[in-house]
Amino acid sequence: MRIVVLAGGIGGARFLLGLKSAAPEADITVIGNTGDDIHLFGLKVCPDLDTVMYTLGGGIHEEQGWGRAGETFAVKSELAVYGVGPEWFGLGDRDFATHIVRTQMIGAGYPLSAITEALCARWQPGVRLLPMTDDRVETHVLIDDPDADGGRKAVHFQEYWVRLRASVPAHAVVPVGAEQSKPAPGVLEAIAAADVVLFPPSNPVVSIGTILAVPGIREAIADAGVPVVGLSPIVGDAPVRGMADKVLAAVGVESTAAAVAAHYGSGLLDGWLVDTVDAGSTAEVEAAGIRCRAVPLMMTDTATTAQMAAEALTLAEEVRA
Ligand code: FO1
Repeated sequence: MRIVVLAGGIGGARFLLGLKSAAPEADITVIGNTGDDIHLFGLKVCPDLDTVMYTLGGGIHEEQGWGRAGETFAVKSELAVYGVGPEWFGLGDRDFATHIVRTQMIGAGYPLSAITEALCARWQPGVRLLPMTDDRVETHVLIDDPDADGGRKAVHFQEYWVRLRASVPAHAVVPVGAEQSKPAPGVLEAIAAADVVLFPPSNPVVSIGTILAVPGIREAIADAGVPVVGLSPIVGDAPVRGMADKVLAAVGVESTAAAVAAHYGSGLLDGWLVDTVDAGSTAEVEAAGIRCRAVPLMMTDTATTAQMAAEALTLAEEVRA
């Protein structure tokens, strides 16, 4: 079975661990979000691609869900002593090696898709990891700034999330460069060849939404003619982790499992899994033309996540029938 998964960072990566366990024979292609990418110290950092690569490759810092296990921060400390910022983004020594290799290959003319393939040759994630595009896309968030004219300013998504901890309202979320971007090589082909497409419990705005903002990807999925099944990242009207509620508010979407399903729309989504605490919303989702089941969605360990993934594949077969 060929499965295509649109993935962001931590939630997507953890889901993929479960999916691999639930469908060990499946051929899994991951279309990774690159809107979180940030250029720091002259290096290109791809947080969501690296989180998938490290998590599936066995190098992730498990509690954090990002960065490397067994990290040290000698380079970060030295940069701080030189007064070279920003200090709020925690880049470890091992992680720096990934960004140095990536940036060196960009300088040699390789596209991000080829670089990601090269980095994955070491990590062997057991899936094909494709960036959503080889073009530069960086998500910015519009926040209040009394000093700025108009009273607002745009900050990089990482600054909004990591430095500000999403503690201020997001008035708009803009994937800068998305409109001019095109799907990376292999992305449209993978979607066209898929037997099922899955939206894991990644952030519906800054992760899956950003992937869908690359011209051609949403249309390819909608037209693929195969089941598209998603799992809600919102449980009990709150995100399981991260700041999905803040960015959903920015795009005018309520933080409920049903509202996120409606946000993706029945033109895209055929099936939607909500957590058992949201079982009351299945009728609302089905009324929107999307098949809906309530199952446990807390990814407490790989076995539990594998069960969730199996439920998603089961729903896909029900939809296909
Ligand atoms: N998240 C944090 O909350 N604090 C950090 O200092 C931090 C550093 C970091 C470095 C490399 C990397 O790949 C990810 C990092 N993240 C950090 C997580 C990152 O902000 C998120 O994984 C995604 O961008 C959102 O899913």
